[in-house]
Amino acid sequence: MKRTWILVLTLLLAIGLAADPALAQPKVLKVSNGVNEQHPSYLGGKKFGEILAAKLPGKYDVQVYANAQLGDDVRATEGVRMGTLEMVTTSASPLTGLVPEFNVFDLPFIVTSEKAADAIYDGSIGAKLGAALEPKGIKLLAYYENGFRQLTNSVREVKAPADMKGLKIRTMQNPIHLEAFRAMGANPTPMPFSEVFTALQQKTIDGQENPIPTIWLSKFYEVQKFVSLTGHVYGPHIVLINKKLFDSFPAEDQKIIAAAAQESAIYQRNLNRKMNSDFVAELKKAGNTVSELTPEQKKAFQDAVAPVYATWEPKIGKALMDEFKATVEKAK
Ligand code: TK8
Repeated sequence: MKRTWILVLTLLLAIGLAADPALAQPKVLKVSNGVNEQHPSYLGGKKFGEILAAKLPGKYDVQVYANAQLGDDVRATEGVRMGTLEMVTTSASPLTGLVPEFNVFDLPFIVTSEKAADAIYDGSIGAKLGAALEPKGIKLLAYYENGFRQLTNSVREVKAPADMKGLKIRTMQNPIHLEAFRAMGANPTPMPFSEVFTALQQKTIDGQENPIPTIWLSKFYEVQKFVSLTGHVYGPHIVLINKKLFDSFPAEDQKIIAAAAQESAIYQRNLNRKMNSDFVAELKKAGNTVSELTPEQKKAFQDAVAPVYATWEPKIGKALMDEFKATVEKAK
């Protein structure tokens, strides 16, 4: 009899403990990144985790992974959609298959300044694109920036589309990038980011294009000689979470998580912008030839890619493209 009572009491105690939220295990949120541990996007994820830990102690454990350890952009984004991975920070490319409007970010030369990018991200376009992902099972938490993409190669200085002739350039896995680089005269090859360094080193490709922080932090300068400040695309790094998981959190937590992500985005963009200017000098010191383009030289690249706009307008939608351009224009 006494034994039975002890058993009952122990059971009740165990149930009570399990139900006590203060003693529950924190919910692990793994965040996949293709870039390495020095990159602002990885550091932005860390910041997000710190803010969350301070606001909701013991409830969420944000674990940020680098170097595509959890998969490249395409695979990790698929994981977040399916619910096999909690979070990813990705370029826009893998999202274009789900919501074609995301192609708008990859139109060459559409974003002209960081201020314009902020106006897109934090304004109605950013919100609309985020909402369009929700029926696909993905919740967009924040826009980090990847930044202005610059061309690097190991063959020759590039200052005009004619200089690109025949260069084998790795692009992201997105048809717009392929078309744009073909239009500029190059020979583009799509490939996941994690394979780029080795491909450059083994010379299976001549060049690649990425923002300055990535070119420096991924040590591409060790296997590249020429950097052209083409700024042909301004890319976001988009922070995503599985929607079903997000919806399962208490409403109050959802608000705090969204605010923490946005706060980390402001930190991330500032850091990225600082690195963007600091690392040009480092690249020169490391022996790279960094070529700035005059407005006329830049115009030649813009003219070369003009046909891409015509092809993509029906797929992206004229209304969105017009709103995008107007937002950029107004932010100038
Ligand atoms: C990292 C990528 C990378 C992007 C690319 O996962 O693929 O070139 O610029 O930053 O998102």
